[in-house]
Amino acid sequence: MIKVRDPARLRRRAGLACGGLGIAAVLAAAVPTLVSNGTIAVASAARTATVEIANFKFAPPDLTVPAGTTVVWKNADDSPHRVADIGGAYASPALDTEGSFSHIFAAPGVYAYFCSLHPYMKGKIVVEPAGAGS
Ligand SMILES: [Cu+2]
Repeated sequence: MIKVRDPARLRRRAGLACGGLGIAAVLAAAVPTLVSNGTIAVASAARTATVEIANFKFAPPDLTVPAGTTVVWKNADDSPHRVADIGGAYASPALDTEGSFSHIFAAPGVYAYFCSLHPYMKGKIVVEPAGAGS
């Protein structure tokens, strides 16, 4: 004779179905991890720092950056300026109003610069080893 009055079997089948849904939930949880990885990639992008040229001054006059930083000078004056390394490592063309010039500081050191059109305008970039400080 076949027994057909065991409702526990039906409950066990329902339990298996719940297990299947659990796996689906784990797969869905993997999606935010991919988003997190994208955020990490953005954070590792190259650094830039800006020096504004205004009122015949560099602001800030002294700037400290980690090695590998691209420093961008932007001219906010109505007069042209030319950014030049004291040692001749780089020199910008004459920057008109809103003009900009950039240089990558790859190696640690102290780099003095000036405006070759107005030699009294002076500034300094202090480059620290990458990974130092913050
Ligand atoms: Cu100048």
